[in-house]
Parts: sequence; structure tokens; C-alpha cells
Amino acid sequence: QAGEAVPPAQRSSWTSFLKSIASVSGDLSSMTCPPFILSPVSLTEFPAYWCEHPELFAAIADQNTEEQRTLAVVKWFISTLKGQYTSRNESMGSEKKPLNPVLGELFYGKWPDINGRGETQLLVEQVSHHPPITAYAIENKSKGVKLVGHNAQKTSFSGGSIIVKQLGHATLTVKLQSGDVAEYLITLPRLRIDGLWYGAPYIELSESSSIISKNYVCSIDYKGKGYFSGKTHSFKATLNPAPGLGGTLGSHVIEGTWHTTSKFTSGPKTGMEFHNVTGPKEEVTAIGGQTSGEMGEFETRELWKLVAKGIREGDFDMASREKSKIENDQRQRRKDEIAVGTKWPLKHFDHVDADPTYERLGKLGKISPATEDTYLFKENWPPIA
Ligand code: CLR
Repeated sequence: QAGEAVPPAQRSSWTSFLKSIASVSGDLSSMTCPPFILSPVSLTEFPAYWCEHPELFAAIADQNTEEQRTLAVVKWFISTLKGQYTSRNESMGSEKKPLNPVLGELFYGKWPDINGRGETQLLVEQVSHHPPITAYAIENKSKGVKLVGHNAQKTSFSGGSIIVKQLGHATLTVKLQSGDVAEYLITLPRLRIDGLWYGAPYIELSESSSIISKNYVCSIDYKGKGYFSGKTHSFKATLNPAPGLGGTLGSHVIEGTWHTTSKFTSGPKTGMEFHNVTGPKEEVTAIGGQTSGEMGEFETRELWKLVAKGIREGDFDMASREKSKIENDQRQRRKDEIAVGTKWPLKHFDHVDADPTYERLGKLGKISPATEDTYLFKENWPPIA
């Protein structure tokens, strides 16, 4: 039945929301939703999903061969998908609409050093509001592993589902003992948000994404119920030596479901387990980026404190009042900037029109578009003045 999972008082507002998304396409972030579907968490916190298995991130540095290192990168990547795409269902009962970050919004965090794996730092900055673009850097300095990326979404509506095309990409770099740096270009899958009719949205991944280095091209295909294995959240990763290479580099195929386990189904390791995320994850510890160790006014949890409180406690009047304050303040800032001819300065990133790494590695995996703009990390970890 339509709106089955929606509180009765919000059903008509849910149906009109569904009607409006069918007609608005492109950017869902600024649409008004009924309260039951609001999440108290801003999108600037989402990059933390990249490292909820810090030991797998660190392990990328501990491999002896390029083949093993590539497998470690793919294993870390696949192991992040459960958090990225199912964790709101687990913690809040369904997918929800995150808070739409303001320009310059910041989020800092870390995962502690346990068992010598080293500390991992996280830094996120909202680098654009219209359209929403989030840039991030994650680094385990003692291991020499770093991920820098940005993402945006383009949404459309099809067959009762929201289709989200992810724009942007990430680059993972590993400092090798030899002094060389291994680079991996990471592209992102397409999302379909199903279950809207019932008011219980959830994500399924579709199409494919890639992980490409100068030695290997890994392409990952995603399917839901009724495809390959008929199981929800299925994937198939195919690793092949980059064009022109071969020799000692082996090929591998891995199949399974990304929210549980997978194994090698072709290649020298056939039959062996590949990834397993049925165990616990490690949530990020948020930290203040100020020299005092406190959170500044643009740091996510400080900025949205009262809105989040309102959503958590069911005080939606307060939530919307506080949200309007933030939005009005933003409008005023943009007006003032226009009046004096300045632009909001980004703290941690520089926008550039082309990314040579993306172009060079993208070519090996024949990914499109052939070129993409990017945000270069200024390497200025907090505390910041
Ligand atoms: C952001 C980047 C992360 C992975 C990720 C997971 C969930 C996605 C989110 C991204 C972007 C925003 C998103 C969200 C799920 C729902 C939400 C698409 C890609 C939209 C804006 C809200 C739709 C509203 C319905 C739930 C009603 O690495």
C-alpha cells in the first residue's frame, strides 16, 4: 500500500513530495520533504564511510607486490560499500534525506592508532553549494596511504525510483618503500533509490565503477535482486593487467554481495574468501579543527546542532526555524560577497579544470568522460587558525 511506512499524518505530504520529484530533476538537495524522512546528519559527514575499516585502509601499504596491493585496494573499496549505502537503513530504518551542506561547511575526524596500524585523519569541506559538491581527504600518514576526492550527484526519476548518477572521483596514493608513489583512480557507482512508494527508501547499486592504476584495471559491476546471483547488493569485480601489460600480473574475478562477503571465482585464488564485512565497523571520532581543539561555527556538528536536535527529538518547528536561520545567513553572505566583489575562499582545496591523473589512468580503463575537473588538496591539515 502507498505510504505504508509513513506516519499517517505525513502521508499526503509524502505523496506530494513523490509527485514533485517526478517533475524536478537534477538536484534533490533543496527539496522540502516530510519530517519523517529527514536525517540529522549532513552530507559532509559521508566521506567518513571511506574509512570505517581503518585496518583495511592501512593494509594497502603492507603489500609486497603490485598485484597484492591492487587486491588490497579493491578489498578496502568493496568493504566501504556497506556503510556508504546501507547504514542509514540500519541506524534509522530507511534511507533518509541528509542535511544539505552550506558552502564552506567543514568536518574533521580521525580513527585512532590501534595495533600499530597508525592514526587515520579525515578532512571534509563543502566546496560548492549550487550544485552541492563535497571534497575530502583521508590520510594515514604513518603508512603513507592517502585518499583525496570530491563528489556531487545528478538525480533523475525513472520507473518510480530515484536514479542518482555520482559525479566526481577519488585518487588513492600509496608511498612505496622505493620512493615511488602508486596511484589508483576510483570512480563511483550509480544508485537507484527504491521503496519510495511505501515510504521506506533503500539504495541498490547499478552499472559499474572502476579502480585503475598503471598496472591494473579493475571494473566492478553491480546488480540487485534478480540478476547474476539473484541476490540483492551483488557485485562482480574483474581485475586485469592494464593494456599492454601481462607477464607476471595475474587476472582475478571476485563475486559476492558487498554488504556481506565475497570470494574469488576465477584466477589463482579461486574459492578463497575475498572480503567479509559481517563484523563490526569503526565510526569516525569527530574532532574540532580550531587551534583550541574546539569546533568552529562552520564545522558540521556545530553549525547544524539545533537543527539536528530538533530532528532527533521530533521538534520539527525548531528544526525548520534553525534551518531557516542558517539559510538566511548564507543568502546574506552571498549577497555581501557580490556587493564587494569577493568570493568565499575555500580552506583546504583548490579547484582546477583538469586532472592529469584522471586523464592518464582513465584512458587505460576507457572511462568517460575522458576529462574531469577536480579539487586539489592543499595539504593543510588542522588545526587551522
Ligand atoms: C554521497 C556520497 C557517499 C555515498 C552516498 C550515499 C547515499 C546518497 C549520497 C551519497 C548522496 C545523497 C543521496 C544519498 C541517498 C539519499 C540522498 C542520494 C551518494 C538524496 C539526496 C535524498 C533523497 C531523498 C529520499 C530519501 C526521499 O559516498
